[in-house]
Amino acid sequence: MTAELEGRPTSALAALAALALTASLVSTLTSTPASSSPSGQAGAAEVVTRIDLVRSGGRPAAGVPIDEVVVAWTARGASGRQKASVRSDEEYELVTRGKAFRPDSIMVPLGSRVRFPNEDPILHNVFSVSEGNEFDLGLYQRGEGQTVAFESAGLVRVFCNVHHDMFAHVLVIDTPILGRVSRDGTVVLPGLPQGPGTLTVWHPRADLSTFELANPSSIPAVIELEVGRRQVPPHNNKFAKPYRAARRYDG
Ligand SMILES: [Cu+2]
Repeated sequence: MTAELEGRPTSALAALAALALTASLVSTLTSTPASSSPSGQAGAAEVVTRIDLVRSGGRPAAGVPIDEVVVAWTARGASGRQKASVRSDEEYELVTRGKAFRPDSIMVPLGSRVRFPNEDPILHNVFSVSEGNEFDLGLYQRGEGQTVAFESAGLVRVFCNVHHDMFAHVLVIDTPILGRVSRDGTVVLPGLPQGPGTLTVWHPRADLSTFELANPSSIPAVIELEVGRRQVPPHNNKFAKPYRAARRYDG
């Protein structure tokens, strides 16, 4: 229907980190009626917006890949936010290799399954306590691992209970209207139906940012995102306790 879903199996958004993302609405909209919209919906609009990556303080974030930004629009009906507008039974992979998740960030449609193979000769665990997508695969050795179905939209933080520094993101998207930013910083969202919705903007080095808007015409022409260096966010183990450096097999 619209922009191709990114984050195919084993494809990646590259390095990530978790500094706060601040999104400032800088100016007004670039919205044009698009009667030839791929959606074919009456009144559907095509919106172009530009993302500027900045560091804390507002200086440009030179060297941070702008084309890792993803932008999505989720229409919201009278009964609330739409759910399951895009469901997928496709299987994706996040491999544990070299005591790291590879890739360290993927985006998947709502309902997708992600497999977590272990390619290391040591034991790993994979778990998340992100609300709506909690899971714990236990401790397991080299092999195909298990799959997890992601049933709630949002950003899922994935960790290993054995190795504190293992960290990945799964961004679960519940809309077909999304796109990845081009190298010039712009992204086109086609086929946006009139009415309220949620604009989601994300970069692997920033937190998830969402805007509740009354109409696609409210999408700003320029959005500033504050990004930081890749770093493992402060977190406890799956028992909500601090990691113990000397203990390795507590999965
Ligand atoms: Cu591990």
